[in-house]
Amino acid sequence: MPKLYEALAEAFRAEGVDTQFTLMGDGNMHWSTAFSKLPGVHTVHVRHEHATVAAATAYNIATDKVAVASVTCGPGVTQLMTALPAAVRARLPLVVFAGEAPINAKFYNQAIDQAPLVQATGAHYIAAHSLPRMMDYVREAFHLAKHERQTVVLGIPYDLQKVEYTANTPYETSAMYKPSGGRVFPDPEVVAQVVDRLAAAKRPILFGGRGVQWSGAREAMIKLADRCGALLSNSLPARGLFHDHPFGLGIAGSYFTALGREMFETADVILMIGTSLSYYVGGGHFYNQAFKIQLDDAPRGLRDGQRAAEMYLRSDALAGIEAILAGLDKKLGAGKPTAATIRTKELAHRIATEPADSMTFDIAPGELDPRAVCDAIDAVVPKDWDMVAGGGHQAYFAAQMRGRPAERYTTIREFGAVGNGLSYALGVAAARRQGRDGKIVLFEGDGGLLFNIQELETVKRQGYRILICIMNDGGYGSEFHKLRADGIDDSLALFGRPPLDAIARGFGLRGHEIRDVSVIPKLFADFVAQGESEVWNIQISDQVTAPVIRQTIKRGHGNM
Ligand SMILES: Cc1ncc(C[n+]2csc(CCOP(=O)(O)OP(=O)(O)O)c2C)c(N)n1
Repeated sequence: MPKLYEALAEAFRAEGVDTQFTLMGDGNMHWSTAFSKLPGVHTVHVRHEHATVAAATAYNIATDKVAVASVTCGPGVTQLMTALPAAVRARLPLVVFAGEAPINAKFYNQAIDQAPLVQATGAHYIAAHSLPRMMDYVREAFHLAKHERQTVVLGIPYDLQKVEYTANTPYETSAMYKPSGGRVFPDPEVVAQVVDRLAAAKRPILFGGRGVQWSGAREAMIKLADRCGALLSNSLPARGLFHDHPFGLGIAGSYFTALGREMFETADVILMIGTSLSYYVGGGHFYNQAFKIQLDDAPRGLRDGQRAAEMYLRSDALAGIEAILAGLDKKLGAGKPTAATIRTKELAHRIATEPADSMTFDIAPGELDPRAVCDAIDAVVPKDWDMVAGGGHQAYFAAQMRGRPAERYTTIREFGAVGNGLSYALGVAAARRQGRDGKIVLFEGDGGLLFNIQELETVKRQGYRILICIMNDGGYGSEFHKLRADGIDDSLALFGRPPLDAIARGFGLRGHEIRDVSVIPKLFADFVAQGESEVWNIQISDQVTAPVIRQTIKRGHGNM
């Protein structure tokens, strides 16, 4: 007789899951093993439960598919408390297969009330305790994940998983219940108001978030910007959305370039599409004077404690853009220009040539300016390679690389947690034909790497080839820059510079210390020519502060 865990594995496969990130224990090992044996399943056994969820979320960004994370009960679940809020806040669909303590045991030392822990992260918990309803729970988990972009933890007592189970009917997938309500079309009256604003705007900017990618609205958004003479810009998660447009300003919000800030500060209308307008991009920090319009399928007036916009158009991104385009033609006549004057040849030249930040700093000999490091790496890495970013102060610099499409950029920063870069790179490696073609570059801090350095073993065992660029400033940059600004002793945030290249070699990978950017082209050619992951221990100055941290210091709060 088949066991329930086998039927559960089959159900996950029927939901289209082809990749699991797992760390085994009593509560999930039977299920995880059964799932790994199913045709087409790729299994990545990581070394800390945190990485199961963090990698699965990156996998989702890289593929748009739901991966599963799998952990045991009790301590397996408590380890997820940092990764789950990040997934929830970034609205990345995910199903976690978690064991629960045996439901029939009088005592079990790993038992803990898992539901309130998970719920406190904002994730949805399903306690799957009824045998006859077991497949309903799986279907509901995937329905919430796929159609409502929720993070779901499915907890199943592991003694139940081992009972004999024969389904009377074939598994009905969540897709069979997907509501086919069509796209959300905008209210014509509100469209007319938006059209009036855009037709009269002299200095309009169109700003896009991840929702533009989810809705497949990038080309339409470019068409609208061209139609109304607007500049284009995007959020950090959608970095590169308009990488190939001469009036693409790049990231706005905390990660502004100097020119981007100047343009936003003098904009008169900003149409923000497919973005929830979080604290870091919305509100009045950077562009108080502009009239902000939000086009989203779920606009919110009050977001993160501040007014999101002055006008709201509720719509699917693509449907909304198409309606505005039609409205502009109707109002002005087909192809007739709006009042916009912001696009000039001179501005296009500035966008193409001006550095993101040109502040100068004193840099000690043998240490590097992180901006020069990123320029050197940008010059040699082909534009179609995946760029993955961890967190911390260092993340600003690599985010400013140009000409790289949004589909090849992965970062999740919504919970402000550091230490995730390696997990994200594992997720992207699993997404790209199991990661062995080696077209993945990770940027991470020394601190961030050391949070989860055990995952170098996973990288090695999986045979993934990732270029791991560690921006080593000898400590917790975000902390020591802020401590210094406050005139407080910074020594607790300075750790020295561990030999991360030698440590990588200890894991069986390659490693190089970099103290001179001129070696980068040759090192990169060597990386391409061989088949192993590499850690570049890049010695950057602890004096260079990114604009984002200079702003944070000025405002006196915020995290990195
Ligand atoms: C899980 C977690 N712990 C602590 C912090 C506070 N924190 C923010 S940035 C940072 C330093 C990270 O160091 P590193 O990865 O080397 O990046 P750097 O800031 O030096 O560029 C720390 C500890 C955090 N954001 N998340």
